[in-house]
Amino acid sequence: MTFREQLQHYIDLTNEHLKDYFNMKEGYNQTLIESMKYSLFAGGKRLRPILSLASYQMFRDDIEEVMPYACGIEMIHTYSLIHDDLPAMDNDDYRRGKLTNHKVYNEGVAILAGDGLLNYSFELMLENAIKQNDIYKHIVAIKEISNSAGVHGMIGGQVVDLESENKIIDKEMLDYIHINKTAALITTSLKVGAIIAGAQEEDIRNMEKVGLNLGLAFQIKDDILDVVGDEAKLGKSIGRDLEKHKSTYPALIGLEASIEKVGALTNNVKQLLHRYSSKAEFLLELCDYLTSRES
Ligand code: GRG
Repeated sequence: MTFREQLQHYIDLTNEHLKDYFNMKEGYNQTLIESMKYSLFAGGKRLRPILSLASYQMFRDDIEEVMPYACGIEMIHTYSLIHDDLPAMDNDDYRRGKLTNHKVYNEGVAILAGDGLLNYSFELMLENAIKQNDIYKHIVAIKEISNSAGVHGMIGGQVVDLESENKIIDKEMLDYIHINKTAALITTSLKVGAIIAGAQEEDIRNMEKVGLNLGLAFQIKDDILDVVGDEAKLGKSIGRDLEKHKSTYPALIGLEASIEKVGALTNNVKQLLHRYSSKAEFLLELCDYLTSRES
């Protein structure tokens, strides 16, 4: 398979499994389920599931065992975007070219859709784990996910991001925000793939380092695209960021140095993956694909 075919294969697998997991009975909770599905199937890149599946397949061929985790992490990611778009946070009307959840439903339903996705992801992963003979690694994976999505990860990063609005922050604090808000869930996606595949401790730690470098590169690239992106995006983000004075790498160290930083982080990823030779081919191409993307 070419890189593009493999990428599409992982996206298709993720979408099929997510559809299966959402083939659930609806009753008075119909609006809630509809709003959860609205954001889950709104056209995200499926980056985090792709990372879990690719990491898993570096160590094992079959794929079914890791699917609840790949999909669970995507549900957590979707919940975070729904909440991030709310008026109390970023107050965005559009995401992925579509109206945000609270604009289609309402704020109350959007908050609950986020809560519903977060909770359902753990229901799904635990329901799968209790059916397994080798339950220990499943518990370790679920603990890893809860840790990176919570106070010591994504939510921790988000709160510091909120608190630092309209303030000048230093690089250390900006790194804390990026590492926790963005890189934590990306790192976990890679780690969980390795954990569920039964990889050695050393390989799991190595995948963690890959995630940290890739996650940071991904966020800095996102900030660079906000500065040099197409006019519509530029107008929107600069307007919003000026309004809120958000700190980013390009704002703190400049565009050129930010581009260099993405290059350095990408090289780190390549060095860390070198030892897996052809097994890491897909992840290596994905890394280039993500860090050279234009949107
Ligand atoms: C509300 C708890 C809580 C957390 C919010 C993810 C997040 C934390 C905020 C979203 C804003 C943002 C720009 C975060 C940086 C990470 C990032 C680039 C998210 C977008 O991820 P993609 O590009 O999104 O994978 P798609 O739409 O492809 O799924």
